[in-house]
Amino acid sequence: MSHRWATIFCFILFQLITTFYGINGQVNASPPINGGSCSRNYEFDQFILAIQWPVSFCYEKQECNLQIARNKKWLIHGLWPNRVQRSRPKPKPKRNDGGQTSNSSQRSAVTTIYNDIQFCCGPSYNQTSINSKLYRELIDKWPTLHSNGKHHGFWRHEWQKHGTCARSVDQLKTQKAYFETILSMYNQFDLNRSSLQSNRTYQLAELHRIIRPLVGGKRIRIECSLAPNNGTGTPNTGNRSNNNGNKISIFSEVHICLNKSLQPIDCTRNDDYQCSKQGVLFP
Ligand SMILES: *[C@@H]1O[C@H](CO)[C@@H](O)[C@H](O)[C@H]1NC(C)=O
Ligand SMILES: *[C@@H]1O[C@H](CO)[C@@H](O)[C@H](O)[C@H]1NC(C)=O
Ligand SMILES: *[C@@H]1O[C@H](CO)[C@@H](O)[C@H](O)[C@H]1NC(C)=O
Ligand SMILES: *[C@@H]1O[C@H](CO)[C@@H](O)[C@H](O)[C@H]1NC(C)=O
Ligand SMILES: *[C@@H]1O[C@H](CO)[C@@H](O)[C@H](O)[C@H]1NC(C)=O
Ligand SMILES: *[C@@H]1O[C@H](CO)[C@@H](O)[C@H](O)[C@H]1NC(C)=O
Ligand SMILES: CC(=O)N[C@H]1CO[C@H](CO)[C@@H](O)[C@@H]1O
Repeated sequence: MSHRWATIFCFILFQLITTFYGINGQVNASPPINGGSCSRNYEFDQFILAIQWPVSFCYEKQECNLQIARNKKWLIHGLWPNRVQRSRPKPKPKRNDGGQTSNSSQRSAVTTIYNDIQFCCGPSYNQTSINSKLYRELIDKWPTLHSNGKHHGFWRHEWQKHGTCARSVDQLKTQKAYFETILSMYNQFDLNRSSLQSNRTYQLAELHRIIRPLVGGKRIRIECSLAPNNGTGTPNTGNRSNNNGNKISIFSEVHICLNKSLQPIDCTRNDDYQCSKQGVLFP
């Protein structure tokens, strides 16, 4: 074999090996799912456990399963691996102000969360591995909220988008372990025990204060959504001052940040999403 052909042969062999085993060998990647466009980047720093309030989903989407929303019970959205990048803010230009030096370079680092570790190579969703006991608990705590949605379709999406990337963590190694571990975390934090009152407007700081003790005293991330505020079928706050145009900011998700041992950690400060400073409605 000529040198050139040997090089091409080795290159093809290398491609085959990395296709089936993943380049870093950490995760045993099965043949690619998602039409072969899966990612081999399995590196991440932390998880977000997203718990959603179904009533808010219904206000925002105006297309939802009202029967589920009426139960007024927190539900699982997903567990997502994330990358975190820390960077120092640029120091402000120093002014000559009588010997005082700028202190800005000593400020704590800015943290950015990247939610882009998705669709990793790995086993496709296996509906058969959801036994009837697991199915009952998933229906109760992790149902799809779309009115014509398929529960298995939602779980397949969450597994293939996020679960395939999380498999380097022992408790999340297989699809069954992934779903069971997330259910047990949901039970552990049990946001249903919070003293939040439906149909009340809260300041953001109040929401943090109420929920923090339920997650080991760690800082959470709060997501709000913007719902139409224009008459029947939409939230009536009795207080139109937190309007944003004709949209109203409503409390929709709690994000709990977890390290790779699945222990709660502080989420980044000031990372709450779309929440009005004038207060948010908890519908
Ligand atoms: C500089 O920052 C440190 C830490 O945040 C703080 O303790 C100190 O008082 C600051 N110094 C000045 C001159 O602002
Ligand atoms: C799906 O799960 C079932 C039950 O655990 C198992 O018997 C079967 O081999 C799995 N199928 C695939 C393709 O892995
Ligand atoms: C409220 O606004 C939404 C979105 O702008 C619109 O789809 C809906 O029809 C409106 N409802 C009423 C009662 O006006
Ligand atoms: C929500 O509260 C407002 C005033 O605070 C009240 O007008 C409205 O009837 C309440 N809605 C429900 C469903 O309790
Ligand atoms: C996660 O946090 C727990 C509690 O703070 C700590 O004991 C553990 O070492 C941390 N694990 C990782 C991988 O950082
Ligand atoms: C309406 O919201 C504003 C701003 O948060 C607050 O100051 C005011 O007390 C609220 N009014 C009622 C009636 O809740
Ligand atoms: C629907 C549901 O499970 N609600 C529960 C939420 O938590 C409170 C307090 O523990 C229970 O009383 C509710 O039944």
